[in-house]
Amino acid sequence: MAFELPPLPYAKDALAPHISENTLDFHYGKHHNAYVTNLNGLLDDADSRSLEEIMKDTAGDASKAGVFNNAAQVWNHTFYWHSMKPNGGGKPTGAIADKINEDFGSYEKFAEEFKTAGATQFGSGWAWLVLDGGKLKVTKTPNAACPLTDGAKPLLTMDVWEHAYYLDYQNARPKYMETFLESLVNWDFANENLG
Ligand code: MN3
Repeated sequence: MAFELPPLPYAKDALAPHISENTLDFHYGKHHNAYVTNLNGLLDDADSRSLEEIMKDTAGDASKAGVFNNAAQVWNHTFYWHSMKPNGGGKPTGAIADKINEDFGSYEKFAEEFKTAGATQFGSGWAWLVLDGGKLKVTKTPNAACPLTDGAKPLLTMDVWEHAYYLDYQNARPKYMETFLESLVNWDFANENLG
């Protein structure tokens, strides 16, 4: 069963000026799409596993690195698009707001930890807000790695690979991360994932 590129949850120009249509043309239309095409090329037509099952089956297996990397990049990017919304950003609301205060002390402390995770992920990778053992945690992963395969529940993610921000921010990763939190982050999605 072939995977398909999931639709974006908003129009390609809907995150502008923070993330331009040009960035989404490349990042969604080319990069994300290529992971789907590559994954389908590596799987048997008869393979009926879900993306999550494939990720769990292949994580940490060097002989299956190609399948894992493409499957996890498909999953991570879909999760990333939903982690943002037009007119998003700002302080969290609802259950996630209370849980952030409980587990980090304050929103400001969470934001600091999240930006530090993104800034210290050398090269390509992701900063995450996850639920792990009943507690919220900030983590970072390199390349395609996803906290899902370590038993944590992802709530939000931010892609920190250069292709996520280079066309709009050039090398200014800190400015992109600041904008992600101030103008893009989708707390409704985090609340849904918190369940
Ligand atoms: Mn990316």
